[in-house]
Amino acid sequence: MAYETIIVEVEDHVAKITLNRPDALNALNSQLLSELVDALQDAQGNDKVRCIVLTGSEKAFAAGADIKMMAEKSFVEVFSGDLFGPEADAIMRVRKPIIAAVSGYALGGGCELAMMCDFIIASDTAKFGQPEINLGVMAGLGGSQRLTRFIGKSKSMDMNLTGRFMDAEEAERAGLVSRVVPAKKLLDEAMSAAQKIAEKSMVSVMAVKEAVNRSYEVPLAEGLLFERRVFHSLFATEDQKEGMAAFAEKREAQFRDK
Ligand code: CO8
Repeated sequence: MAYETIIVEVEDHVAKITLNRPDALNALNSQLLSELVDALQDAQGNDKVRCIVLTGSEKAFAAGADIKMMAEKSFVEVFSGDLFGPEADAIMRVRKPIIAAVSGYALGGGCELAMMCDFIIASDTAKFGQPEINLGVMAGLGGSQRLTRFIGKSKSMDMNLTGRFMDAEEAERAGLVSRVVPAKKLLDEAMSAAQKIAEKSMVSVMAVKEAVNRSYEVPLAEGLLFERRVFHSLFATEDQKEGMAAFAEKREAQFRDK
């Protein structure tokens, strides 16, 4: 598929997907989301890809869902067509890790898209927000749900009710992002984190992703049991034997995803 709203580059086992609607600050419309889902599914099916980095421009990761596209839609259109629902579900089904590298605005659907990724590395210029309240609506892709679990009720209410933006420093303090780096170093940092992940056994990488995500879905006792059973099951892999033997032999492990 030839893409018009994203750019995909594969380098050293990492697929870098760049949102590319500069005239609209990467606002998410149906075309962009459908191209993004296609590229993610492609990366999922490509054996050469072991980790994915999703990024935008220096000015904007994404300034939200495309307001101009949504403005005239009716309730029946968005409800019956399940606006953005299938795309969000498809993004959440990707089993390879996705790192969001966020610079500039990550607002509304942009903040929500970043939160759908597995972790967020932010540049010191990043600004996060759920300003949908200013448009007479509210968050619709996780801003009232994921954000609340990530940063707690008080800050989430503050963001969703006032529509204020959170800078990178506050976002790191609140636990929304994993690291903050100078804008110029953002992509290097995200790519090197992705390459580090790419060196691991894909079996344990995908198991970690599943287990951490499970912690948001089930009670603690269920989650702990799930984690322990997955840990046990990894002893069926050759990579577990290799990883532990390499440690004892004081050498680098050579994982084969088996
Ligand atoms: N949609 C469409 N176009 C946009 C958007 C957007 N979200 N954001 C920016 N643009 C466009 C502007 O209209 C402008 O285009 P033009 O030059 O043709 O007028 C261009 O991008 C540049 O923007 P600005 O001139 O406004 O740039 P500034 O630097 O002055 O301001 C801001 C940057 C502060 C980011 C400002 O553009 C802004 O406030 N944007 C809107 C932010 C927003 O409200 N986001 C939430 C959108 S709603 C949403 O995301 C809902 C998601 C849930 C969907 C759920 C479905 C189930």
